[in-house]
Amino acid sequence: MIKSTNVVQRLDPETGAILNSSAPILPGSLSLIPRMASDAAGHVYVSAGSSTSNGRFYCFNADLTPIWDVVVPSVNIGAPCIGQGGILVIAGVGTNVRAYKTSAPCYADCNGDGARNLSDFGCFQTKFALGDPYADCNGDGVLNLSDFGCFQTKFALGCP
Ligand SMILES: [Ca+2]
Ligand SMILES: [Ca+2]
Repeated sequence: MIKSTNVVQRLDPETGAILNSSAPILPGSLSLIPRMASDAAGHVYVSAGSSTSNGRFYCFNADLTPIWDVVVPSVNIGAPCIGQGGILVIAGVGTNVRAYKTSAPCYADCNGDGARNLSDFGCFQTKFALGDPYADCNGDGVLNLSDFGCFQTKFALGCP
């Protein structure tokens, strides 16, 4: 979150290069006090705004394109947090507590961009090469050719 421009940015974890940027949220000189969470499907949740009349809760795709947003007065009181089963909880003032059900992750969407395409095979190969636990597609604790077959099967089955 960039305070001077009120935008959310996604950075490359290795280079720090800006990969995506949101449109400005809550434009103006409000005390944003932004807080964020992300779910297993790669959605980004941002709460910002500190007065009883201003405060908003945003949901973005992993590439920071907006999905929805909702007014939550004094949302700076509590940060969004994701609990068991993907339940996201956000709190404003008093009894203003809300819970949302986040999307289930789609295993075949390896890079979490919401699309299922050739990039996800590249993503899987990279994770496999790095020994990432994600690449243990069949969950047998070993990374081998069977996991590639498993990934192909899950890819072919698609996402819910
Ligand atoms: Ca993808
Ligand atoms: Ca395996």
